[in-house]
Amino acid sequence: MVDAHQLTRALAEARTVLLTAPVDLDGDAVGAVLALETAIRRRWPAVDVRIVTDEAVPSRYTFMAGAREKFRRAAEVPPEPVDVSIVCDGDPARLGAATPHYNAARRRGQVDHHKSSDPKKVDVSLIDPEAASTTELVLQLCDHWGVALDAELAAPIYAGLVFDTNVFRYRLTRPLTLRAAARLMETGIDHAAIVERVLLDQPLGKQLLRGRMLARLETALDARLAWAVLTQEETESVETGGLVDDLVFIEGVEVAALLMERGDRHVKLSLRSRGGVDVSALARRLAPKGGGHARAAGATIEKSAAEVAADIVAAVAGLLP
Ligand SMILES: [Mn+2]
Repeated sequence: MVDAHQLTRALAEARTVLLTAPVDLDGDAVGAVLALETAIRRRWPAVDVRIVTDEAVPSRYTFMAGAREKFRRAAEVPPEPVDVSIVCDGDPARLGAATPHYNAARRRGQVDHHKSSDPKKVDVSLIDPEAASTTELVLQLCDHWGVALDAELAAPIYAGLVFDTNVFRYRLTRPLTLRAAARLMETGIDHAAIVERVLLDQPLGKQLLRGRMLARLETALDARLAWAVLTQEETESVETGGLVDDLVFIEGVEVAALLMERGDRHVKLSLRSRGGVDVSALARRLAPKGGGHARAAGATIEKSAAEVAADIVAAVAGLLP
């Protein structure tokens, strides 16, 4: 484990602790905050631990025990000084309305696995970019602190693990991840139900939109590039996360793009690649503020969807190996 000595010492000296996570709460962030709260309470029973985030927990994750009652919205509680604040699973600069709550601490901390995170920007941290999820790091903290693993702790840890690895499919899954998963299962958690709630269950509106997207799919460059356009009306009240993955996992497709129209001549673009083409470079080429990762990137572009599609075809033609 990356050294967590200072983080542990700060918590051992603390009487009040605040836990938070960046905006757009996901399965790993919610799971990490809940598991860390339980672990701290068990290791240091006298410590007052509170959870404050910008938004309420999205309904997809409210099945996790405590998710409804323990998370407070930043707008509803005044910032109060605490001994230690910890942001889980992301950047302290992305806390939204919870920023003053996080900053009102004697020591600011971070538990995270994002490559972009910098331990020098906080006072105490456990940051390991090799970890498959932030909850994997919370499990390491439990072991380090001698906090026994039971189903209450294991369920949110497992939720974060399956969310971030897409059920152990992504590259960041390592042998240690699967050993951790085995230990979590041994506590008796309903692991299949957790995967159903966190990943498999889809809102009806999203599935209907998925159908329209696939019916409208276009390809170019010998079907090595695939894309689809969705109108603003179609995406207004539907969560679109993950839809673009359906486009890249088509046999022969190497680059995929989902173009979502936004008002007059604006397009929100999501890009995916199987690895041969760096789509973060492609996103930057299409828009100055575009960017992301080599295999997953995005941009917002001031052009019509037809113009953006033509630009992508031209650019990808020169990038395909
Ligand atoms: Mn994560």
